Amino acid sequence: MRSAPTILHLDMDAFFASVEQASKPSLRGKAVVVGGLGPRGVVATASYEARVFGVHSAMPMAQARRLAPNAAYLVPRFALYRSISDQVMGLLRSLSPLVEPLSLDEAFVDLEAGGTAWDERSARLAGAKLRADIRAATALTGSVGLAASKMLAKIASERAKPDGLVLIEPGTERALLGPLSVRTLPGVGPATGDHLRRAGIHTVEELAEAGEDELVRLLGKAHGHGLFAMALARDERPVVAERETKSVSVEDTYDVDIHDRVRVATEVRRLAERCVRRLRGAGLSGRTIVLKVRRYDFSTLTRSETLRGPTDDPAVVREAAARLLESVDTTGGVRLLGVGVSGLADYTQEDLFAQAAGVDEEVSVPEEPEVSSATASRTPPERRWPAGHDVRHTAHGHGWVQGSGLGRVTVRFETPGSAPGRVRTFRTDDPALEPADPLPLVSRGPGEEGDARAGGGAVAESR
Ligand code: DCP
Ligand code: MG
Repeated sequence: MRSAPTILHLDMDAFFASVEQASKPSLRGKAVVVGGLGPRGVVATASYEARVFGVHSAMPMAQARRLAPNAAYLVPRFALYRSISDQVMGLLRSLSPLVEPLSLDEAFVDLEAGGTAWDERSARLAGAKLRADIRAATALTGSVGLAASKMLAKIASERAKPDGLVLIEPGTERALLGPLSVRTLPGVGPATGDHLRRAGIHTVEELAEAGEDELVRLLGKAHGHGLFAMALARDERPVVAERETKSVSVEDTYDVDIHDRVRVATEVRRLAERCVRRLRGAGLSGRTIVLKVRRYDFSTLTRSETLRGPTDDPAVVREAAARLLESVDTTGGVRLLGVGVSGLADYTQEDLFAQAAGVDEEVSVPEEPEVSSATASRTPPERRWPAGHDVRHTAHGHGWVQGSGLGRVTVRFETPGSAPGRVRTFRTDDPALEPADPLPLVSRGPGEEGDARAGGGAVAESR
């Protein structure tokens, strides 16, 4: 393991909610909840002001409304979040070629590989500058963790939240990890956590004390071995820019997110079998089993397990995939699952890709999420005005939908660069009102903002 804290982990603060606050001046400093507003909707995230009331990610929306009845409730705008994410990831790539995004708002960066930092002082400076640059470019705050390994860097950014920077000095890792819950470690999801708790293991220190043999007995060879190393703060995982390896893989995207854990397990089993059929069809075997899970928020996880020798046995692949699934938290729902086998014999790989190309509908990954409530390109028979979405009024300029119902839509006219704006109500079929694209959160020059102004023509008006 390296000796300097030059692995950086960035995680944006209350990401979706912060974007909404940056875009809507009247919501800054207020409780904001972003998520599905339908009867079965869940919270995607809540602003720190809303978290005070106990609202958090993955909570049913109805419960959030009971806890924080006065919060602003908005539907997610994924395209906007993705564009902000691209800006942030661009800043990270200016620090190092080794950037490993984990989700829209989270990534590891190897500062040493980029020549940006080589010791504690330079790492701290790079982290502080990054936070300032993110704020200047996006008006948002992100928290930074710095450490000598990925695991510790991520724990550090968690401790830095919100709007902070924490550096873990090399040599202090074990003392810091010891009292923490086993759930802090990567790969310990609810299932493994329960399993360990039943064995009387709650903290990382207890995990280390249990010893490697005991952990292998409890969790299987790969998982037990890996977890024991983590408990000793030994984490050699490199930051990898390219996660793609040459493999045979199959995946499925689900129209409706799967929440049921049993159903997830069934799907993984099915995919493992399909993957092996393809593997065998190509006359191949492989050593590494890979499980891919894309969650409701489009964060994508891959987990892998490397066997002692190559296999094309469906039972072996099925069981490995099931073990890998154990270490993944699927609360909140799953939109894509995949199972792959890599570590293939080189001499047949080319044949394999020729074959895989014939069935690419199964391996294609949709890049753009479908947001049912945000399809501005299709005009539904009756115009819908999703809460939080941007609109433009011929007389009043740019605003956003605060609410709608009973043939009325309420719009607050303000822009990222304006003062908090006023609310006006229109008929939902008012021809002067049009859906609009979001404005940049940071204005890049005159003329790009500030067209929210007062004027007449509204059906009703309130403050
Ligand atoms: N997200 C989601 N559903 C969840 C968790 C997250 O839709 N159960 C989305 C919304 C979040 C974004 O992913 O804004 C990033 O997730 P984080 O876990 O990083 O949470 P936040 O950035 O919102 O808050 P923080 O990181 O400050 O705790
Ligand atoms: Mg975050």
